[in-house]
Amino acid sequence: MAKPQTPTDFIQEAKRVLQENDRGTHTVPSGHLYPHQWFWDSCFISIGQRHYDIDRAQTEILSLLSGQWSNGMVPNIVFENGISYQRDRDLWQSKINPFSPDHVSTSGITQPPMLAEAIVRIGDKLPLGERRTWYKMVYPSLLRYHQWLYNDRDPHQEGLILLIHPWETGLDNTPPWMGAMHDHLMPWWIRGIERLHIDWIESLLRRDTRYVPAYQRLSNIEALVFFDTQRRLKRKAYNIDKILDHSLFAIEDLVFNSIFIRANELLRHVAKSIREELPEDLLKKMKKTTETLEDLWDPYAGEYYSRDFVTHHLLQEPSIAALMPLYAGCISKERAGHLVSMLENHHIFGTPFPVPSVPANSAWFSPKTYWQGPTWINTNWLIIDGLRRYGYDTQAETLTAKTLQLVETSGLSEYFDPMTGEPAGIDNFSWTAALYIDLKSGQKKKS
Ligand code: 9WN
Repeated sequence: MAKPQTPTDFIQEAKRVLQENDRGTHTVPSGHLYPHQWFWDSCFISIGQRHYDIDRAQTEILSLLSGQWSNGMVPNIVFENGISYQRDRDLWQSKINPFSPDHVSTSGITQPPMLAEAIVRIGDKLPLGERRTWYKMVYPSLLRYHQWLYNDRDPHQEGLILLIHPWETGLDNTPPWMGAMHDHLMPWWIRGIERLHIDWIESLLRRDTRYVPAYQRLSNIEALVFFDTQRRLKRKAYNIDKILDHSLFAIEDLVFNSIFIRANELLRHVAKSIREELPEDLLKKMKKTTETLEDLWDPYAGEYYSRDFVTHHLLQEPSIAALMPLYAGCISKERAGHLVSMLENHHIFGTPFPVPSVPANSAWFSPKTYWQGPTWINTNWLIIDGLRRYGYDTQAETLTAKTLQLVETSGLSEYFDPMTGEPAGIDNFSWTAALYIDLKSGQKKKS
C-alpha cells in the first residue's frame, strides 16, 4: 500500500478532487463514470464543502433543488446538458411526467433523503441571521419532498416508505434487494438470457465496466434487470399508481427509512428555527414512521431488515443496513448496544478496514464487489454519527480514525476492500473527499 501522506496535504488533496469534479453549480461524483449531479452525493459533498466554502455548499443544494419536480419529488439524477449526454437523458425521458421540470432533465426516481441533513449541516456553519435566511429559502422544498414521500411512497399510510428501483436505495446491488430479485422478481426473458449465457450482450451497453473492472460491479444479469425496471417505470410515465399495479420491485428499505426518520427530525428542527408550523397530518405520519421501524426488527435473528411492501415478509439477507437504525436514532439503548456488538464482532462488521457493506460471515460477502462487501465512506459517516447519538464516543472516535487512515493510505477512491484496505472502484470520488474533510474537521475540533 502507498505511504500515507500527511493529513494537511490530504485536506488539500481532497479539495483538489472536489474542485476537479466541480461543474460550477454542482459537483459530479466522478468525472467520467458519473458525469451528472446525483442526489445523495451532492448532500454529502456539501457537508464537506461547508468547511471551506459555505456559499458553494449552498449552491450545491440549490442546484439539486432546481431538479425538484412540482409534486415535490427530488430525483436521484439531474442531468448534464450537452449533446454527449443525450443518451442518458433519453433513457429516462422524464418529461413524459407532467410534474417534471421544464428547464432541466432529470431521472424519474429518488435516492436516500439526505437533504435535511445537508441543509442543517450547512446551517450549523452560518451565523444565526444567515442561517434563518437559508432555512427559509429551502424549507418549502424540503417540506414538499417529505410530503411527496408520504403521498407517493406510503400509499396505504403504513408509515414506511417504499422504493421501486434498486437505484433508489443508493446501495444498488445490496443483498436484500438482489436476493429478492434472484428469488422471484426476475422477468422471464432475462431468466432465459441467464440460462443461455448470453448476458454478455448487456456489457455492450454499460458505462461502468469501461472504467472499473467488471468483477467489482453488478453482474450483467443484475444490470439488465435494473435497466428493464427503469424501462417499466418510464412506460408508466413515473406515475406511482400505475407502477404499483405492475411493479417489479416494491420494498420498504431499511437504509432509506432509517435516514428518513432522522430527516423528519431535522425537518422539525428547521421548521422550529424559523417558527413554521408543520401540518398536523404530517406530524402524525412522521410519528408513525418512527414507531413502525420496530416492525422491521426480527426477534429471532436479532436484526433489523428491509421488508417486502406487498407480503410484509422481512428480507432476511444481512447487509450494512442492519446498522442504520443507529443513525435513525429512534431505537432503544438496548437495541443500539446490540448493533454496536455486531459492529465490533470480527466475524460480522469488525473487519480490519471497517465497515464492510455486507458482514464478513455472509455468503454474499465479496470484498471488492460494489455494495456486496467493500467499505464505503458515506456509510461509515452515517454509522459514526449514529454511534455518537447513542453515547458510543470511543467507538465513534475509533471508527473515525480508521476511516481517515484508510483514505490517507489508499486514496480518495469510491470504495475499499474491508480486509486489505486496497482501493477499488473509480478514483477521485467526490463524497470520499468531502466526508474526509468533514470527519477530519470534526476530529480537529475535539483535540
Ligand atoms: C446509479 C453516484 C451513484 C451513487 C450510488 C451508487 C452509484 C449509480 C450507478 O453511483 O449508483 O444511481 O450508476 O450505479 O450506488 O450510491 O449515488 O455516485
